[in-house]
Amino acid sequence: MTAEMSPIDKAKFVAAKRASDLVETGMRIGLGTGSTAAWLVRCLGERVRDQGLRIRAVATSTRTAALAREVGIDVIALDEAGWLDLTIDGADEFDGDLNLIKGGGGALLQEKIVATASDRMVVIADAGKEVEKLGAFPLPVEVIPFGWKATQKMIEEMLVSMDVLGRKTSLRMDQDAPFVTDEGNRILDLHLNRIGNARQLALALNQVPGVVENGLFIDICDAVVIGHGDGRVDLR
Ligand code: ABF
Repeated sequence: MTAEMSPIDKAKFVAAKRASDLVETGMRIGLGTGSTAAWLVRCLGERVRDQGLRIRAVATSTRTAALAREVGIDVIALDEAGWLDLTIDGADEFDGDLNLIKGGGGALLQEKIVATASDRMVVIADAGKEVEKLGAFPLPVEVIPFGWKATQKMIEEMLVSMDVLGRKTSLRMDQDAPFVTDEGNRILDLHLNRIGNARQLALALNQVPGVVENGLFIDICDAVVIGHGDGRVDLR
């Protein structure tokens, strides 16, 4: 299967495959969004088919839910599950402290809720996602539509006192209209280049009126399964 894959796809696949072995029958699983998480769903689907794996899963996007059902996974709502044994999700960046930037796909709010409502959260990522300092990837911030321009201005004013290299922010667009999250909110992307103190920034962002959640995952990730283009897998 991996023979005809591009190195990046092989990296994502081998990370997902290794992480899928962490799942046991009877578990309540949180499933993330993105292409690496999609590989995980496919790998779990193979275990459902070949080993009779039986799990209940909470999906953090409609696309993930559809793929999970397609491969025979029982998709339930988080409120039905109550709490989760394990969440496996992708990331846009991870650092040496396993802090993350997530939300490139716009699902950061549900992803953070599901990841936090889990006994364990494991990230699956290609090696290119590893960074020394978070911030090269634009930091997604979910804001309510009401007064979003004022919220954007408040964020930019707050950033002046933060240890960041860049302070440009932009409204995420979906073609020629604002991107809309599953909750009907908007996403501001913060082009910070390098975040000196991610914990401090995450706390400050959520104090800004109009901000619903931000894509900094601090002290949430328990382990990272890293895939490489040559098929190797590392665990952090
Ligand atoms: C999702 O996975 C998002 O939080 C993140 O942006 C994305 C990474 O996508 P991919 O696995 O396709 O690189 O969890």
